[in-house]
Amino acid sequence: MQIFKPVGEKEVTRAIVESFMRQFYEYAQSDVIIVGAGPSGLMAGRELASAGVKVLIVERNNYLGGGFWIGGYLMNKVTVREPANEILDELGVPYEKFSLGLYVADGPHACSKLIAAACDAGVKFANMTKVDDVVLREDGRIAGVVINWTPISTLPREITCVDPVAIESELVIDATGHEAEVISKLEERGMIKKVGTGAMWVERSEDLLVEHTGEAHPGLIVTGMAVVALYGLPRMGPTFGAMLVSGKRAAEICLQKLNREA
Ligand code: 48F
Repeated sequence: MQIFKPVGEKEVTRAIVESFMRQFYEYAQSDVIIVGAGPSGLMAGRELASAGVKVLIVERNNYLGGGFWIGGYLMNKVTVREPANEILDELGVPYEKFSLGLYVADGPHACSKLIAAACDAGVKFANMTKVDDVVLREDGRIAGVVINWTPISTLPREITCVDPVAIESELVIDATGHEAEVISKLEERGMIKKVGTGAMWVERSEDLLVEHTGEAHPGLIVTGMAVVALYGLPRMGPTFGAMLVSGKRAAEICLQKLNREA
């Protein structure tokens, strides 16, 4: 019995190499590079790509989704506060009302729907790829990021003396969560000051996070928990509405800066 077409190993290899190279070549110049594929980065990417923007998300892990898979305390449930349930509706994520204004959904379902929505909108991904640094121009503006394969940074220096490569974009979004890694690269150069994440206070944190989402440095938009780390806002724990709304807000700001309509 022969079910599958007779295609050999070298064809499989060529298909992967050719397709990867074509995409990498094309996205070496993107409109927007998003660093981090957690809920805020995925949401921003989905919104931007839906508006026709060329978006590359760089993610250091093999898997996409950041902290959106497992919610709080490894219990696989994620919560959102009203009105973020409307975004779950938009993504087709089922959820239950727990109490007035508070909704609960399955992490894997919510996360996989968000990843699929980003892919459907046209977002491309470079996963297992770590942003090591930023590209800066004379005026201090960010013009791209420096990347390397994630395993390179985990191996001993003597066997991994591998130079990174750089990719360019009109705008970069820092969506790296608590670590605010892109911001940290500017802080190392004395260009910005990261205050650090404040203590938990859910009723204040989500509004403040969305309010502070925006351009933190010329060419750099900050979203999600990176906003909290940058401005010293209170954290919010396993509730994700602000990540989704902040991602949308970051996309709106990028569209204005790129002079494009949503
Ligand atoms: O941490 P993460 O999910 O960030 P977020 O979108 O959402 C935060 C929530 O998950 C949760 C919370 C909400 O209540 O507190 O923590 O702000 O996703 C950040 C992603 O960025 C990747 C990291 O692996 C994760 O998937 N990342 C971090 N640093 C780098 C990076 C880097 N240098 N290069 C590439 N990816």
